[in-house]
Amino acid sequence: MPLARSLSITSLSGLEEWDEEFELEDAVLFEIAWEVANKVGGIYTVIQTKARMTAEEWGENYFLVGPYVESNVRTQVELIEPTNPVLKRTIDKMNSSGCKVYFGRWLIEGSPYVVLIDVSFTAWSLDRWKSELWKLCAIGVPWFDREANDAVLFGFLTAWLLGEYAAQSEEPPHIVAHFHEWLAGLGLVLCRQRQLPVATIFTTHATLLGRYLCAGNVDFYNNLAEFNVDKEAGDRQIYHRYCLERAAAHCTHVFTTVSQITAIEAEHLLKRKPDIVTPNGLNVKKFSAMHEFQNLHAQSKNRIQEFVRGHFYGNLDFNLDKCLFLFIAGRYEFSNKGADIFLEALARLNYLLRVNHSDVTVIAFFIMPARTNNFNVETLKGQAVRKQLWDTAQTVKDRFGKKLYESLLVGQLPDVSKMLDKEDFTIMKRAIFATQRQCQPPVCTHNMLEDSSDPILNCVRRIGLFNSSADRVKIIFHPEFLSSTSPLLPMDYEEFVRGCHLGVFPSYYEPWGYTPAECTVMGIPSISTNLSGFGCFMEEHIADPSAYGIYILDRRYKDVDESCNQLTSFLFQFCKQSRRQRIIQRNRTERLSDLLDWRYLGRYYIAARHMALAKAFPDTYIYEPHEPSPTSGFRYPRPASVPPSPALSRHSSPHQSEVEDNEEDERYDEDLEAEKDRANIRQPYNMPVKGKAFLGANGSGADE
Ligand code: G6P
Ligand code: 1S3
Repeated sequence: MPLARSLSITSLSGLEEWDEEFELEDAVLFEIAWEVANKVGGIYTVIQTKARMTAEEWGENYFLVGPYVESNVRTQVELIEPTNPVLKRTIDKMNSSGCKVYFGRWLIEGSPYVVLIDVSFTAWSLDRWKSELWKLCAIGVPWFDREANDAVLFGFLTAWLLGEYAAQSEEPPHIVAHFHEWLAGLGLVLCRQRQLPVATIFTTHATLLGRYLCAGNVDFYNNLAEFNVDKEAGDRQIYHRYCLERAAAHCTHVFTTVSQITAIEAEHLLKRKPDIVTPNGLNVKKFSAMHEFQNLHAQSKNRIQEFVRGHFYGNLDFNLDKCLFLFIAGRYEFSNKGADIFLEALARLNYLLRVNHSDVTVIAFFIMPARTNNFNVETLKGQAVRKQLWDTAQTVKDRFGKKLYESLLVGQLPDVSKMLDKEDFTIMKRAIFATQRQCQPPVCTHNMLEDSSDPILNCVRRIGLFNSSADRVKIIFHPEFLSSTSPLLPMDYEEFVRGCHLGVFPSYYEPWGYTPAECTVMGIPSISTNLSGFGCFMEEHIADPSAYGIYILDRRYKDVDESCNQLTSFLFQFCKQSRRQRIIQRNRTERLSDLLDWRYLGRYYIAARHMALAKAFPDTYIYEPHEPSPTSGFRYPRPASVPPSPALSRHSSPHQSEVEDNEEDERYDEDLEAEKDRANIRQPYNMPVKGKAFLGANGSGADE
């Protein structure tokens, strides 16, 4: 009989330490999601960035389970023989019974093992499994819902995998299975129904109904408790999906979601309160030189400026050095992601900048994929014209250089008036003539398939921001995710974000929101909302978020027009900052990245797993949550350079100054400020001091 092992952790709001005798040795962890080695949305980011930390903790006993998609496997996975004998027997057994299951290493940080299941290979079982599902749970899945059909196949196959693993084990195993989102949820339901020896966790990253309701014209947060969930799901023809999601949430030992706000939503819409909130982290890269990220900003910004030179050729009547790059990016959900109020606020900002005779120009990028048939001619022409101007300048420069060289060779200073001849002027005039254009710089970089009904384009038409010379706010809609191989803007997303000045994510529905978190770890300020998991998390843990470049828009207690005014005011204030202030602010933003590191946030996942083990195997594991202590939370203080009392009336955001001060001095001041801040910050939940590992499951540092 296995020795009883005890485990104690503190409450959710104050994880402290694990008991030393806690051992995971014979337990195995399966993490199951449709987005394992298969990028669809944010869940991929969660799993991919968390893998290294989880692999460090579980070593050879950690397996990710996802769908087999050939194109993904070719580029991301190295197929190998299963290393674990029990798993090898399991996979062999399944493969000899009509399944196609692969094993490999996912080539990402941590190189976790992956078990990939080809669901289409077993599609012949779909009808049989659907009828079994109907008999077991009375959930009927219609034939036309392809995603739900995949969910049924994936669910039955993952339950088969876990059941077979248990059957093939010599000793009764301790399996933890963590299922993400409704698409993977059926496997969990079947594990419980078949009474498999599996400790189950279900994480929902957004509720189905929440997403659908918010996308419609519904006052969602004020009516959470009022919705007739069955009717609403039925009206939207997602009742079967909703049932799968709700069944998983209710059958699981431990139910988790990614933020407090989604926990409330889940309580009302799925009728179960999450046992623990597991916020999303990132794999934070720390540069050895403190200002390296600032240099990267300058490099990437230069590349965006090059693109802008081409895009606005013939209309480059604004100062690029006074140009601010704003962006919104993500899944194209026009109102859920807040593109609607961003556009409205840009129109208001345009008015404010014009009436205040500001010399700042704002270029707002919309990076949201829509259906297109490739780049449009005018946009491609812009880059070609820019390239031609560059080549012309090089030709004239070479001719100039040659004459200069020849003059020096004969010991004479050149006659500057003769350095450029008629031919040089002809070349240059021809090049300038080529930059004449009859139309305004395009708003959209691609040919849209649904141009006349596209919500962003229609809104631009309504507010009239057509990139005219008089406008201080210009718009570029790039309806495709960025890629370093693009002929137009050859940058990957990370490079692009680094080159921008501000990310704007005024979402109405955003369970977590990776986009502002990614900005933060790159030292780029962002705007999020108090309806997003990220915004609420930052509001909770930072005394003065805006001083750190984290602007949190109130979309909860204000109506749309008031929120829009607040957003306009954030944008206008940002435009008034000097370069020096922006540099200070970026330094502060980047200092928050520890807070978003999996090294710290990963412990909520650890807690969830231990809770599940203790519920499923009470004879072996004991879970002892500590009493919540009111002082166990933490807050980043105001930055040291901000006086603690408002009586001293210095605003917490960096102040605008008349002159652009010496940047190097400012960096030095900032280094001092950072030092003072570090001394002031109480380490959140034993947060790692840089270079030191946090306490792992056995009480020793996980990195040690
Ligand atoms: C970084 C670079 C500086 C550059 C500045 C531009 O801090 O290290 O050399 O001047 O970015 O900042 P801005 O906010 O104007 O893009
Ligand atoms: C969801 O993806 P989304 O963009 O559809 O899951 C993400 C990961 O948990 C989360 O960050 C996001 O808010 C959700 O909406």
